[in-house]
Amino acid sequence: MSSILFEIRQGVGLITFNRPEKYNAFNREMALMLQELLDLCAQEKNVRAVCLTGSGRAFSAGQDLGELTGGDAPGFDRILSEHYNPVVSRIRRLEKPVLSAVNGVAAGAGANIALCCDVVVAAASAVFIQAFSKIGLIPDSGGTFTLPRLVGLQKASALMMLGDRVGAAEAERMGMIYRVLPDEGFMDECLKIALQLASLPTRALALTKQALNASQHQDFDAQLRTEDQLQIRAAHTYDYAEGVRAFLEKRAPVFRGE
Ligand code: LHQ
Repeated sequence: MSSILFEIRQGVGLITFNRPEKYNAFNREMALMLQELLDLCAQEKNVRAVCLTGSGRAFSAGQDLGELTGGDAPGFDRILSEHYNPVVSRIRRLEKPVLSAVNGVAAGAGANIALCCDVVVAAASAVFIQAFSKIGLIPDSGGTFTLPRLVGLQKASALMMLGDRVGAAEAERMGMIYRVLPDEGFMDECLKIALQLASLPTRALALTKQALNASQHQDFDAQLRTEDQLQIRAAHTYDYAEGVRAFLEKRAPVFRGE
């Protein structure tokens, strides 16, 4: 059985972590496969949005702790530089929207991979746990960058130090995620959001993502210059012309992602 399932559904690259008996914890094979699938989604023209989710009761419990010991266990430097850092970098750089559909517990690197996506929704019963301090580690997978920007420094510090469980409703209240959805019919609702993302002007979304990435490290004036440059690129797309044409003709736009 493959540790990740993949299919393309109406423009959505659906990536399902599939080690349910291990709460979809990441081993090396799974981390490398996720990178390959993200690359495939980047290249494949038929994919205009990506959705990450998990099989069974968990989204992902982060690193497979069983793979940290033993003779052939990869060292920490390799785990970060070859597994998690390339995954979260790919998600942030991917020129397509990435939805994380957090179906259950998201712990450790599993939480931080979920939180670095462009849109994060969670089932009502899902929980987020910065589990690292419980085993004497520091948060990784970009968590120390992402979480304080989502919830503020104080909440991030406390969550990371105490390792508390945060339920989906509270995660929504504190701005950690976009929206909590009912458990029943969760994946159907997520796929509706993913399909909506896949039908939007993909280039404009990619440029929006680029602008938001830049906003994390530059000042206001530099950000205005970035917006100028990216807006000019958006204005040269087919979808911009289609969006304006459709508005003037009083019809729904049909975006091509070009
Ligand atoms: C697992 C795991 C797991 C293996 C549940 N591994 N089996 C790490 C290291 C090096 C370098 C860089 O970065 C990282 C990044 C990280 O992600 S560090 C953080 C790693 N993750 C954790 O510490 C979380 C460990 N798991 C838990 O604390 C609990 O399992 C949670 C809170 C996620 C869920 O609790 P429960 O709902 O009570 O479920 P459970 O504990 O019974 O787990 C269900 C099964 O999944 C169980 O297997 P079993 O055969 O006993 O039924 C667990 O052993 C397995 N599992 N997480 N990370």
